[in-house]
Amino acid sequence: MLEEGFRWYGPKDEVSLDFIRQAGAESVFTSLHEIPYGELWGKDAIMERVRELGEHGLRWSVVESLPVSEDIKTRTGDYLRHIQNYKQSIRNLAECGIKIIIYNFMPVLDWIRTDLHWRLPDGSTCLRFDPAQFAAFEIYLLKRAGASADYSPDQLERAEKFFKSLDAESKIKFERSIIDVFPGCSMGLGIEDVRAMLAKYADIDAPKLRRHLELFLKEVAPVAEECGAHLAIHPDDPPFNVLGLPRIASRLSDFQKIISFYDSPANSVCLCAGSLSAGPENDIPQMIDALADRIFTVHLRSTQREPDGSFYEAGHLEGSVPMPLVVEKLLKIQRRRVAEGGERIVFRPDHGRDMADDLLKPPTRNPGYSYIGRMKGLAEIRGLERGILFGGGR
Ligand code: DNO
Repeated sequence: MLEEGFRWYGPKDEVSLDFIRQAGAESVFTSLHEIPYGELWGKDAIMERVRELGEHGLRWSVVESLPVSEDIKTRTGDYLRHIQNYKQSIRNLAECGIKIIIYNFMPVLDWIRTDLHWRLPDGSTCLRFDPAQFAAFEIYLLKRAGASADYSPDQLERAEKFFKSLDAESKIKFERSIIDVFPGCSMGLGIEDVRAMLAKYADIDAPKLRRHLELFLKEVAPVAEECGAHLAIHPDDPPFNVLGLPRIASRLSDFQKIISFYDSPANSVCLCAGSLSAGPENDIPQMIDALADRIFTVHLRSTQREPDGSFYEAGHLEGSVPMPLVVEKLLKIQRRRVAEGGERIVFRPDHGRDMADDLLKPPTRNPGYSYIGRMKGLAEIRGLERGILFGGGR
């Protein structure tokens, strides 16, 4: 079986470690969210978290994330100091036994959705991205010059209609749901801050951002290699251009370039099936085959793309990700790796619907990370694995 993980946002998470243990997870994906991006993760703080998890019978297997600061992404300001801190944080983590470290290189914002509570016919809710609604954000709230050129006439028309349908309060909510959902923390960003952050990318195109990633990896990946750790880049979510910004981790060819920057298992990929599945050109099983030696951790979920260009987060075994094939391939890679003395692949059920009793509670501070929906995902994937491993006919 793959190693079962569950994301935990630290002591402020509404989902307790006991609940995570009860879901059957063995390990936890977490971060020291209280430490500002770019600063050093000290060994004492890491060990304290390791101990806390241990007391609940859980292991801290994966760091999600050791954030890469905007200064590093843009190579401005304090980036040299941040890179030194990053290296030392990797060493400190490895000395505390944590060897898989997820990061992303998405400019400005982390993942983006336009609706955090999209209601499905069965009454549960999920996350959704609608390009027309995003156009409304860009054109009417952010007022990004040239934004209209990125959308079709139909999307622009829908954007206008959507925006007109919002009252003042809904506009504020809508804006917050796009720019204030950083993992595990609210940065308290306003529209002006986002404009200022975007301005820093005025002369950074995709080749330049890629070069920044390459320079970053050439510094930090050797340190990870020395420590036997794996840095794992998370795909862009969604895996296409937004806000006129360059995207460099969206498709197979991007990851092939990234892994070529430093040829070592220390330079790996966090295969997030859900993020990737929102890109119609991404064939996830094919990506797993091509990146097999560089996959140590995965996020398992799926999306359903709609003809209007939107997508919503489908059930873990539904939507466009062929989950049985994905899990079968991962199990094969793991079997080979373990036979050679390597580690198991650690996965977590990514996101989950708000459903059942979770719908009766105040909305979670971490959209997509309510308990019951993720527990359902974990149970489904666990059952799928058992079926593949022990079912007849194979
Ligand atoms: C969203 C997550 C991302 C991810 C980071 C990794 O739910 O998958 O926020 O943790 O992008 O750096």
